[in-house]
Amino acid sequence: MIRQKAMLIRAASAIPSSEITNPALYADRRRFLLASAAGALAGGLGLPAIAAPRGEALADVRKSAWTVEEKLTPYESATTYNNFYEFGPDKDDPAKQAHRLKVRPWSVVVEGEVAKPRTFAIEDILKLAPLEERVYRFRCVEGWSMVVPWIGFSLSELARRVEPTSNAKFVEFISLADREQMPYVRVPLLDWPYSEGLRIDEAMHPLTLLAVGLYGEVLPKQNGAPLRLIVPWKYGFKSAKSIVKIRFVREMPRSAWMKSAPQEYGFYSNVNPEVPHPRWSQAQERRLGEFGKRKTLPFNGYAEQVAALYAGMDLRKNY
Ligand SMILES: Nc1nc2c(c(=O)[nH]1)N[C@H]1C(S)=C(S)[C@@H](COP(=O)(O)O)O[C@H]1N2
Ligand SMILES: [Mo]
Repeated sequence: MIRQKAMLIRAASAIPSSEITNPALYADRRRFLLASAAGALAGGLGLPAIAAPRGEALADVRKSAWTVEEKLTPYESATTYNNFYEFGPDKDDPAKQAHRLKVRPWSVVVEGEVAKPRTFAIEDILKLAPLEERVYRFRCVEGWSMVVPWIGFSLSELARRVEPTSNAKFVEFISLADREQMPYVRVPLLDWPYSEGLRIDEAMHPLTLLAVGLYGEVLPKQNGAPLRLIVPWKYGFKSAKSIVKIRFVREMPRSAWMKSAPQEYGFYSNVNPEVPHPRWSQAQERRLGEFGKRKTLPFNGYAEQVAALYAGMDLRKNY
């Protein structure tokens, strides 16, 4: 993804200025480059550099048993050091640009191999099942990680409302791609919209979370408001943000990253310290807000819960 980002920056500068609705974006980028070395260093390490305004609290959230007992990543790190390419390639772009995203009205189309296809208003999704707080480890393919108290419920809760048929072998998740709200959707880095996929048994696993909040609050826009996926045993890019469509399908869908760099990003993308990315090791990771590195665990520490899903599969081939 680091190479893609370099491409993105080149691609962005190749766009005629007449096509850019928001010149402030570029002024902004120049200002980032001029930011103090200390600020840049803090941002690069995921240390809290910006005091993020806090969001609206979510009520009636119960603690879940699906939780790890680990030190939480600071709220400021998790909400100011982000990947959300629709808003820009740099880690602080989403926190600076995602205020453009309109999260109401919002609806999610659920279709495909289901007996009861349905379009859910976000208000209905919020009432679909009791909200749970789950503290999960989260590991980005780039080598950083965090521990976040997400709020939401298992994706299976939504799935059973639409009654997937026996033809539903995979599930595809499609993010919003709106040029008016998301300045980088005009830059052809990825084949927009951002899309991801899971095998049906992965999608129905109770750990697979539809998240609507974090740290007791409504999901910030930079973290994928109003609705995103969290698949804690897979690299972070599987966890699509700002979802507008969920499709139950027969064939394995090709994700946006598979289309853009198939030799680097496969469909499964399970966290695996033994399979290096073609350009870097995956043996270690750095928690946002910390300096040292720690060992990356198979399936991001969730092997006990999910390894059986891959019994008999060659996880080097199925990367
Ligand atoms: N729509 C969309 N979803 C996305 C991304 C993105 O660029 N666009 N980035 C992915 C990557 S690479 C990661 S690591 C996580 C980051 O989530 P966070 O910013 O909440 O930590 O979101 C994932 N989901
Ligand atoms: Mo990532």
